[in-house]
Parts: sequence; C-alpha cells; structure tokens
Amino acid sequence: MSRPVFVGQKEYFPSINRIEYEGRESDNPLAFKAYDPDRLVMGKRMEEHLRFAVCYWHTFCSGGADPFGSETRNHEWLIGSAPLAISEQKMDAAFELISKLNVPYYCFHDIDMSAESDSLIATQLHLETMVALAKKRQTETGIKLLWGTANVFSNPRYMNGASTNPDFHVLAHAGAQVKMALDATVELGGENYVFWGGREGYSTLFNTDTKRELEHMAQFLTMARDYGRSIGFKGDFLIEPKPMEPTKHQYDFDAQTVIGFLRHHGLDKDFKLNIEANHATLAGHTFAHDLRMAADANMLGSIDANRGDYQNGWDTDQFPTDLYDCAQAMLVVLENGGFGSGGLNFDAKLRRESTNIDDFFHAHIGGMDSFARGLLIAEKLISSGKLDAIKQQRYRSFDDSTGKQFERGELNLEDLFEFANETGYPEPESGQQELVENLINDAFFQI
Ligand code: XUL
Ligand code: CO
Repeated sequence: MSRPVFVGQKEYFPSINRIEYEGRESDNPLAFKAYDPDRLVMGKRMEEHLRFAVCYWHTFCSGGADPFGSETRNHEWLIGSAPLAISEQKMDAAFELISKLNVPYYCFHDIDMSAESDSLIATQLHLETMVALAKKRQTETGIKLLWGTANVFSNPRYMNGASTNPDFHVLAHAGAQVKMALDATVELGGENYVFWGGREGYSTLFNTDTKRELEHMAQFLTMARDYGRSIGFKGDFLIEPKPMEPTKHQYDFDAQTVIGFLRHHGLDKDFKLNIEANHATLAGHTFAHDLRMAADANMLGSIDANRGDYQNGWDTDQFPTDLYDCAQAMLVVLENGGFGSGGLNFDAKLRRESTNIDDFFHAHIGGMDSFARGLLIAEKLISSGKLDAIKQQRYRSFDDSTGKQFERGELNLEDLFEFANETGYPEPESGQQELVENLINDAFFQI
C-alpha cells in the first residue's frame, strides 16, 4: 500500500520524494541499497523484522547545539511565537519526514510533542490537543507509535532526579508527567512505554541515600505499571540502561544491573529492556553484549540504534553505520525470535556540522541500510547452522549423563569430586575463536 508522503499544512522537505529501494547497483544517494521492506527474510518481511522508528527529539526539536555553541540548523518548523502553532508545525515536519523515509514507527517524549505550560493543567490540555492531531496524522499516514516516554530530566526541577529525587514534591511532579505520557501513549496505540532514568543516580555519594532512592524508584515504577495496566496499556514497559551522563552514576547502569533490579522488585513480568548501542559501550560493554544479556533473561524489548565514537567517552549518538555491530545485533534479535513489540528506534542525531536538509535523509538511509545488511548477514549465519553447531559441540558434555544431572541440580560437590577423580584430568578443548570470527566475516560477502 502506498502511503501519502505529505498531509500537513506546509511541505518542509519539498525537494525530497519518498525514498525507494533501488538495490545494490544503484548510485542514487537518496535510495535504499539494502532495505527492501517487502523482501522475505526467514519467512517474514524485512519491514516486520526491523520495525524502524524515527525519534522526535533529535530530529525535530534540536538543531545541533552542544555545550560550546548554539544551534547550526534553524528549522523552519520551529519558527514562531505561539507554542501550540510551533508544536503543530513540528508535527507536520515529523510526519512528512517519516513518511518520505517509509519508516513505519516513531517515538516521542511528552515535551517533544507539546511544550510545558505554566501550570500542570495547561500542560495537560496542550498535550491532549497535540495527541489528538497526532492520532489524525497516524490515521492519514499509517505511521504508528513504537513508544512514548516522559522527559523527566531536562527541566531544572529534575536536577536531583525524578523518581529518585530527595524531595517528594519533585517526585510527585515526575509522577504527574508519567501519568500524562502514559495517557498519551495509550491514546496513540503505543506498543511500548519507555523509562530512561537520565538523572536517576547521583553526583556524589556524600549527600545521597542510595538505598532509599532505589526503593523510591521501584515504588514509582510499580505505580506506573499499575496505572498503565488500569487504563488498558497492553504493551511492554521498557527500562533503557545507561551508566552515566548526565549524572556521574546512573542506577540503571547496564542490562544485567537492570535485570537484577526488576527481578528483585517483582517487575520482570511487565518490564523489558530498551538497549541503546552507545549506552552499552559507555558501560564498558559491546552493544551485542547488552543485547545478549537482555535476550538471555527473556527481556529483550527494543533497541535505540546509534553508535559512539571509539576515541570519545561520551554519548555521541551518531547514526549507526558499523556493519559489524549491526550484524551482531541482528544475530541476537533473530536468535531471540524477533523483537516482539519492540523495534529499532534511531536515537541518533546529525552531526552539528551537517546542515543540509538532505542530511536527515542520508543519516536515516544509512542507518536503515546498515541494519538491513545486518539482518541479511545474521540470516546467513543462522541458516548455515555453522555457529550453532560449534556452540552445541562446545557444551555437549552437559547434554547427557553426569553433565545433565549437574544442570538439573541433582549433584552435590562430593559428586563432582568423585566424577573428577574417576575420569582423570580433562583434555584441552579449543574454543576456535579465530574460526568463528572468520565465519562472521565470510557471511558479509554472502549477502
Ligand atoms: C538519552 C536517551 C534518551 C532516551 C529516552 O541518552 O537515550 O533519549 O532514549 O528518554
Ligand atoms: Co535512547
């Protein structure tokens, strides 16, 4: 079905048509070379595997400001004096760009869509007005909401945290915002709801009661879960781990920390993880590592797709272009049986120096083609069965007899002594790392 590319009051990207798949031989920079939404991969359309989403915040709300300088892109849709009119213009630009990219989903924070007003009730009214327009635009274009979230980190009131703020008054405001963002997400048919604990952490231990703060966070998430379910939210709640930035230490440090926290507080049935590539690398892991940990715990919810910079220790949020990373990520996703209700959200921003309108499109096309290639490489690796066979072989001693009994919890430490004594010293067995690495590289040239 061909969806309209422009349904707003004004066309903001008039020189760009819908981006189409032209194949690997194409030299058109404004075409997909690998992302072919209808191509079947392991029995499912590429579009359904990848479930791409455009993020509202980096793409439509900011124009390249960094701590050392102001914006380099003055978006036409942000010009004006009436906040509601600006929100509407921004929404027109958003739905136009997302349609032209042929991306099926988007993600937003409450304040990306509708600015905060001078009272909570006025803020709620504005948000409801914008949600009504978003709902209309979704129907007109067929674009859907992957997830919504509340920005409870930018406003100065959240400088000491949101649900972990030492002041209950601030915590209550975060609760009010999360309530409104959940209402908006449900109204728009959002498939997930995200919590990124931007300031849920500390700058110094000397003034922080970490035990109390972590308990408050669990209590807050439980209340949000209960409210979401009470208004009919059926999707997954997602926590997005990040170890630091803006605070020195964030409680949702990495996938394994969050998994432990959710299990400890009985939230693991309703919550999964939203893994962001550059957050995993900031935690000293690879992107694939955090994905693997989430998948192993049955908690792989969604992905915030981007990449960091190997020489910089901060969250550069670059568009993903590293095929090796994308292939490893898609291998975990395919082995996980897909995303479920999650997807691949481009939580990525143009470089400050990228000031052409076309740059938005090059950035997303590059990201989408990289993950499409990653998917095809992962398909090759899975369908050849070679990696799987090597893994199976490595663990074969647990498949029957005494190894199996160990896995079932039927042995004690004395049994291990007896077995070890009877069987003598084990022969070394190769991990074959170089072989498996070569298999990965070979697959890159088989797509
Ligand atoms: C910040 C980040 C956020 C979350 C949503 O590093 O990734 O944009 O994805 O709040
Ligand atoms: Co993110």
